[in-house]
Amino acid sequence: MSKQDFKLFEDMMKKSEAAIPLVQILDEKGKLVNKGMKSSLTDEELVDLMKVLVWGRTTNERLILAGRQGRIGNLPPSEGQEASQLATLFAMNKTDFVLPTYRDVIPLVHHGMSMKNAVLWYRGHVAANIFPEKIYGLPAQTIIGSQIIQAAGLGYAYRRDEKDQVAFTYIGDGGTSQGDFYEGINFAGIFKSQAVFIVQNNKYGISVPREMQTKAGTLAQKAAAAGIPGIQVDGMDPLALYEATKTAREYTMAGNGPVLIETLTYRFGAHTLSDDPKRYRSQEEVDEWVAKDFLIRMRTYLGEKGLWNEEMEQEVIDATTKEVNDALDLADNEPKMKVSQLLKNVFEVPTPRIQKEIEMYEAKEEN
Ligand SMILES: Cc1ncc(C[n+]2csc(CCOP(=O)(O)OP(=O)(O)O)c2C)c(N)n1
Repeated sequence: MSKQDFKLFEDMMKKSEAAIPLVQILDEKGKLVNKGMKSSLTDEELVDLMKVLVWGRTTNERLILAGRQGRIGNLPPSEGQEASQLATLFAMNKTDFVLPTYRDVIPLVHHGMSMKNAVLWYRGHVAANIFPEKIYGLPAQTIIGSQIIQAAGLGYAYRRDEKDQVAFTYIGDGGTSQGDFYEGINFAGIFKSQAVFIVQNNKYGISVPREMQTKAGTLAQKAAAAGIPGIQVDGMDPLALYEATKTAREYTMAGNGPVLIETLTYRFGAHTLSDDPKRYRSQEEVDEWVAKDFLIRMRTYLGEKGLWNEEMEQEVIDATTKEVNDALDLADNEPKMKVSQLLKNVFEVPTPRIQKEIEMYEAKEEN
């Protein structure tokens, strides 16, 4: 084999990574750069989006505090990722179907689940997964990657039945190494599922850096193998996240099949409250990302337009703090979960073995 052959391979690799567009509208200084797309949001929508983002951040902060007080079981916080979660969701309709991961419980609340159910979910309570209200979404998925398969199937059904609905799902960078991810996007590509896949690249799968688990230069380029568009978006830029997702929604609704969006974001805090991120990443790296915080650039941009000020932000913070505190109290009043309840939720009709276990636990449980 000659070096000439190597060059062919190397050129191919460079081209596949270089072909991925990066969308950015608002830069770190709060200035419009309009790289790839332009913002279509009205002043009123900009304010609404900012309120949602501040709500998301405050919810995270209040829940982390509750976790430290022992009022939450296990919390995978999403501080830093709220724009990636909520500015994308902001581009969806209320009747679009959201398939979240364990890190995306806050967006699920934005989409209609009660804050009380969110608290119950973090406590591992079965009642969290019973939606009394009409919510277009599934309970948060802990099995990495399986929601991609579900979104592919649901998106296929939406297109087949000519629904004005889109299956909208999130996955982490680590999740894109899972077989379900590849199978799901492949199916979605060939069956033109009405779906949008948001890959939240927060740089780590627990403690494993993204570079250590996939040789792919970008995660967006994985879409090419499924024959679907894949783009990267600045995950700290709410305007770019909104615009890219809105365009992806329109693209898939026009019958073109799904879109994959890789958001370049960062988890400011721990993987869960039982994780110590200092063991696998430097403070310099964290500081670098905290300086990119979308709230800083949005405050500047909206402030200069005369649309946002400290009082407005404080109002959202106060209302959200009350919302989370009330939810914690409501969750405290929920009857304690029984093992039999959990077992009854495994299958609609329990297997003989599970039925036996249900009876065994029911005989022991107090009513
Ligand atoms: C099928 C499966 N394998 C392993 C795990 C254990 N696990 C929990 S979180 C996690 C890391 C996932 O990282 P990523 O997809 O990047 O999402 P993030 O936590 O950063 O949001 C793993 C491997 C799991 N929940 N499911």
